[in-house]
Amino acid sequence: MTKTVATIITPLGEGGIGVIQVAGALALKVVGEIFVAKRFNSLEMCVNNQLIYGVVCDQNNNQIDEVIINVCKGEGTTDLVEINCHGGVYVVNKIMETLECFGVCKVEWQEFILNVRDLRLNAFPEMDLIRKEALELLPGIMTRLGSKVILDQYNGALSWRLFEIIGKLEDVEPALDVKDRASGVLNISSRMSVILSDMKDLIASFNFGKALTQPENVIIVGRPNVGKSSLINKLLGKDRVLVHHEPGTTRDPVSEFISVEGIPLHIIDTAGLRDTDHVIERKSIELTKELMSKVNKFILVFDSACQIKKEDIGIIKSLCSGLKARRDSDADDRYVHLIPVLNKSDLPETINEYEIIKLLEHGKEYMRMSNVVRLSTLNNTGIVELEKAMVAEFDDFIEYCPGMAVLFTERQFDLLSNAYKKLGGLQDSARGKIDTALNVIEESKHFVYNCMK
Ligand SMILES: Nc1nc2c(ncn2[C@@H]2O[C@H](COP(=O)(O)OP(=O)(O)OP(=O)(O)O)[C@@H](O)[C@H]2O)c(=O)[nH]1
Ligand SMILES: [Mg+2]
Repeated sequence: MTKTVATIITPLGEGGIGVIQVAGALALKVVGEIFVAKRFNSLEMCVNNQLIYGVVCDQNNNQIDEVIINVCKGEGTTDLVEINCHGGVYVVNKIMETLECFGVCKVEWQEFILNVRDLRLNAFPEMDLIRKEALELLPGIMTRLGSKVILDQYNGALSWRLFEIIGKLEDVEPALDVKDRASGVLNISSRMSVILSDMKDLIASFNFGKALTQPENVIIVGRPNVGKSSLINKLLGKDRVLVHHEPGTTRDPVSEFISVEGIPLHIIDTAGLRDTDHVIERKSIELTKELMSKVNKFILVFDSACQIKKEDIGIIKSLCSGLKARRDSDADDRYVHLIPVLNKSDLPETINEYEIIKLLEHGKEYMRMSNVVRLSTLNNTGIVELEKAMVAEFDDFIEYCPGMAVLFTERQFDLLSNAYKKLGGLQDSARGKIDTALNVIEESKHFVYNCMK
């Protein structure tokens, strides 16, 4: 990297603190030009990760803001300086403008991260693995909510929570009282319940973290002409897919990216399922069935203005038997989420909702079913309700509070689940031998610690 680049890594105007990072050969020199600290002479002289309080001034020497500077010297000629200032739009932009006056090139944070990723990884061999994982994932994150959450983990939210858990585990032994020691057994349950509940909350956050980093597929299925393509067009907010009153209009599955309340999803429109002699349509239906065997979220569409037809019944039956086969065949214990949709609710309703629910009950062991959503793609009603149903499992997280710890990789999830299982076992046997109990606590601590190593 030859040029010196800077980016604003916090959302503009959204938080109390704004963070600007500057990287490159001239990073220390340029920030040194605009930064004034009372007991400090040169940024070049400071040590890595030293926090330095001072003010930044513009090119005319007018003070812009009080700041805290964090310097990370890279190998060779590339350094990284972090300027933590107040979060207002004016202050952050003014500091950035001043940096530009001194020859720094402003870039978007995605580009910045790509530019400096290797530099950062080399510059911080001691940087914990969670931060490295966040840094690797950040450029590929598809929604604003996702960026905020992963940026918070990069800034240490998850590592702090894990350190807190380790701290609580380390407190168990010193807190043992004389009675515990004299009896040789340890009544562990009361001490453990708090730690276990902390871990359980974190483990529960993984679904959310995973949804943000690996967008799930949502498939829209149903017999021909029920309005599947009209629905995907509504969800996308544009006429992406051809809609026609002729059944069998859609052939190739069409996949598009959408963000529903900040959760990224790939939504797939499919060919209407029915028996047909038409070769191309048969091929499309095979493709749809293949997709159905892999996807975990279904929007199953019916035409509310028609009585249930044999094709509808056929789809429900093949869906339920497909889910059973998935569960029986391999270690596929992922749960499936199904949202039944009655479209064309602008017309008088003829379909019997209870008949549908009764048929779907055959698959209830293998899926979580939302309440039936009535909508009309023609009148644009019920779409919001459908969107809410699509991301209902993340209700506790969508109102994301900044700084919340979230697990976001399988590796973190596996390690913490292992730690939880070990400690949970201890909880079950309530009064364990002190030595055994302390060994188990030590092992669990290692699992938690390894999340960061
Ligand atoms: N009255 C009414 N008609 C609708 C509604 N949604 C779709 N339609 C009509 O239903 C017909 C079929 O719509 P599509 O979206 O092409 O249906 P599809 O399920 O994709 O059909 P295939 O691709 O053939 O499987 C079209 O004539 C649409 O205009 C609705 O909410 N109300
Ligand atoms: Mg269609």
